[in-house]
Amino acid sequence: MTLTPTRPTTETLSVLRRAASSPQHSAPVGTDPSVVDWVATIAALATPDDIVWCDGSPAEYDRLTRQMVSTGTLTQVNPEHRPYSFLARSDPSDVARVEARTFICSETEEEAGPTNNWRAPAEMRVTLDGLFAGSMRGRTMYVIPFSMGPLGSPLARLGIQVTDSPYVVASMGIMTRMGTDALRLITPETRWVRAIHSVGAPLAAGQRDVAWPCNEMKYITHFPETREIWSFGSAYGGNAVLAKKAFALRIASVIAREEGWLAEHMLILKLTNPRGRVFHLAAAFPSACGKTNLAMLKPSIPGWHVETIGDDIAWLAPGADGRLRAINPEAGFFGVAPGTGPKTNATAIDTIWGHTIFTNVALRDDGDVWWEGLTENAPDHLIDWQGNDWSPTSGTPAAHPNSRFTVAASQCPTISDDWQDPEGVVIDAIIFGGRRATNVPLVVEARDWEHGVFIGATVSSERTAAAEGVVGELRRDPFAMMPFCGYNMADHWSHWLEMGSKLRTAGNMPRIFQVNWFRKGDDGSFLWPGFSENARVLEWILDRVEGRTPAVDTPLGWKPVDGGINLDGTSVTTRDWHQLFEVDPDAWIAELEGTDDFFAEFGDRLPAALTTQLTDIRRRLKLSREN
Ligand code: SAT
Ligand code: MN
Repeated sequence: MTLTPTRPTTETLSVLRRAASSPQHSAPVGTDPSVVDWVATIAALATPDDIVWCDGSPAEYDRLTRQMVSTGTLTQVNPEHRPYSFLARSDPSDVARVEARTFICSETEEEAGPTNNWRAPAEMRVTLDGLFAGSMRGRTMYVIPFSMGPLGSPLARLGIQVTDSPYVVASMGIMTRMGTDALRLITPETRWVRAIHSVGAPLAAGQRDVAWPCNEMKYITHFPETREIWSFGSAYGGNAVLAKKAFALRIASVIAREEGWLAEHMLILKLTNPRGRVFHLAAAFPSACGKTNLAMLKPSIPGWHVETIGDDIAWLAPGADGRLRAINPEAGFFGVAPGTGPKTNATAIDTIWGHTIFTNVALRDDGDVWWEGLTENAPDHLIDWQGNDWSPTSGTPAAHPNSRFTVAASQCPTISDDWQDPEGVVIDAIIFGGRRATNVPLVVEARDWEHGVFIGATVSSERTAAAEGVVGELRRDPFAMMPFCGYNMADHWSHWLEMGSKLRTAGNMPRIFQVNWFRKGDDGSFLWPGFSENARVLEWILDRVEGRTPAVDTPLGWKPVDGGINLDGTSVTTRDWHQLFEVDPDAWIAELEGTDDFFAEFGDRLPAALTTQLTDIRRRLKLSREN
């Protein structure tokens, strides 16, 4: 911690003194001094009126949600429809991750790489010191100890977030293992992650608060070398719940490289085939491309059993036996609401029966929540996500496209019995996907690990509402980690290649696949039905892993033979099938020119193995054009 030490003001001293006199306001007995000192330093800077140490108990959650209902931050959803659930309406300017305001403050710019916004740590610290000075005035600072991963698991890591947002405390309580048990695990040897969050809206004496305090000025900053996160101005999702993207991906990816494991933007799924063999899959897709739906897949084909382990983040490490194992570091789901309905994701609908926080969805006249896609027809009248009257003729979405539900993973009816296995589950296959209307086939298997890394490195996807920007625009999203890799992306690829060599030496490595549920036909409609029918593609993938099904070589990898994926009972025609797998060499050669330019951005940090892959694919495409 290199914050300039600030002399405590009389105000801060009185807060600290009050803190010492009441259990909720003082650090639990036995708290590691490194935590107590750090909290005091942040309090001295941000000057909150009060400090509360969160214990993670249901009573605490109850107290906080009641308090937020009384201040207007939350509206209670009608408990007859959905018990113990709340709706939060954010400020209309604070609705998604702000990538342009997200910074990696590594010692050198090279270390952050060309895909991250970089600021020199010393410069950013001056900015942050200025922003955080007095930023919590008039508010309570909550101290949130948490574990990412099952408490005490060798793969888990600990952190503490301080925040002046009770909404963030409640969200962290759902999304992580939060509270005293996590705090007790911190010893003088623990390298715990420090996360500081302020909505950046100090209150003057007597000033009335707003329902969703935030600041126009936003900074989501990461200091990988000191494992710190400083976030200012937003209370929304990954901007504020710092355990998620900021810790479990950006900071964890750096820790993982140092320690020889991987922190990835991947769901984890357990599948049992009709013959009773169990598999685990990890799959990377950009935000809002259906990871939660796939993680809760209800297979359309008989005999398969699918269970959920995680829907967003996987930490993967070679186990004692040399096989790649994974845990879900999170304890909850922060899922996109629009498009989630009984047909698209019945499991999610069952998961959010109650005890859920909804953000920016619409409210029905009967006091329950609603969003586009929840029911076939919209109700005649709603209160939209901004609190205004809404009817189907309003011409605007009732729920914000990036509106969310926050719910404990334990409420998911398909949660797997091994989702909290402290050793993690063995990963048999890794999938990379994106949202691509053209070019990318429904499924191919990589020729080998190196080709798989090339596939991961060249993922591109149409932009969604999960982050600010133009929805639909094609953007590169290597490993679905573009906004989440805390270090140079080219080094991330090198790290994957090294991990591959280690796994190969140990004699067992997952197979790598690419999928695309979103390819469109000439008439602009989706060629593949998606959702529960995706089980057919997973069946092919796992049959390949088991060595039960042949495949055809293509310039892009191995594809199913005709009839290799069971299409019985789907609307997929032979023509659709061919379009789903069509490889247009010219379109691909043009796409690879973009890849050349993209790779060039990394200069000599680009691993040579990827240049070789690019040359090989070009050669295969040219050959296929000649034949
Ligand atoms: O980063 S968030 O947690 O807000 C959601 C996402 O982008 O997947
Ligand atoms: Mn995500």
